[in-house]
Amino acid sequence: MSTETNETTPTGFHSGFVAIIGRPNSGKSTLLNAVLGEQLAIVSPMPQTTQRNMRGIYNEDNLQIVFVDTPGIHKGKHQLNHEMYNISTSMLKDSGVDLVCYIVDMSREFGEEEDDIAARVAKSTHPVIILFNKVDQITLPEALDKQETFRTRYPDLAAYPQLMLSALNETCGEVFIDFLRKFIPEGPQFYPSDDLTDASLRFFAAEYIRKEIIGNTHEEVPHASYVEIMGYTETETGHEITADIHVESSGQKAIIIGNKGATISKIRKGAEWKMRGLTGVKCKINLFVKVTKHWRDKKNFLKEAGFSE
Ligand SMILES: Nc1nc2c(ncn2[C@@H]2O[C@H](COP(=O)(O)OP(=O)(O)O)[C@@H](O)[C@H]2O)c(=O)[nH]1
Ligand SMILES: [Mg+2]
Repeated sequence: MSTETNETTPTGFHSGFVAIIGRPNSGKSTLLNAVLGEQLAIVSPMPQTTQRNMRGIYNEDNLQIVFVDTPGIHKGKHQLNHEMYNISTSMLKDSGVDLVCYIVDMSREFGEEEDDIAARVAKSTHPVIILFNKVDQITLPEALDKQETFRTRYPDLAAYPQLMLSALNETCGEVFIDFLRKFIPEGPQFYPSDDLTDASLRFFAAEYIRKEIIGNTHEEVPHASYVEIMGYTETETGHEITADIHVESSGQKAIIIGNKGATISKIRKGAEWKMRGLTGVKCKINLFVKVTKHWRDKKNFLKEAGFSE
């Protein structure tokens, strides 16, 4: 997990990598955005919005925390779900992170999925903190009750440091960082202090197109869509991006395109707008929808798409 270090890092500087893991929809990306003060990671009510790890960097004068946002830990039926499961759980074992932040959604019941994650977290080779999120959804006595239920259900985790918060609360970024401070060791500055992420513009282009697909289509369509950036050119007047949207059937293709191209036009415009916000220049996006049958179960496709080794 290490990157090149900055030789000029002053002594007394603290730095570390913190992986954010948990069930789908528990608020991992929302928390990262709250900490960074930017809508960097895409967030939605749809489970498995985040498909791969993304680093977000928090900077202060003498502190740098590199957060790794991960896909939700969930056992789905496709090979893709399996790869995403591995991407997330690999953070728990010898991944080089300094700390694992395990987010627990307090608005939902604990079940098999939580049991599986908790068991894996208990075996983590890294220090772990537990963050009980979405406490705005329940009353304080309910939250305390639920925390107790958690401790009883997962006794191996009962003594781990714990914090309750709501990632939607305005001050939660500050509260979370203050809680984290004592776990961040002395270390070098890994990235320039004005960097917010190490992800590329290509990555964000794909994420923002995905976000628009999630926002403009329903049910299986967003899950069956994969955005592949085919070209990204920066000119003096702006950026031009070409992307393929892979879907699994011609019916899904028709939904993405929409009546007379209305849906794909919305997707394109929404993503162009978000890319403009990110880059500060005009962005033109060209989209092509392709039927790639069963891509979620094709090992080679997933490998090329970077979901597996
Ligand atoms: N009420 C409430 N909703 C939240 C909170 N944190 C996240 N959410 C919502 O939960 C959904 C999933 O959030 P997201 O960050 O995408 O979850 P992820 O899959 O764990 O990354 C979104 O609709 C968020 O707005 C919270 O503290 N309270
Ligand atoms: Mg997410």
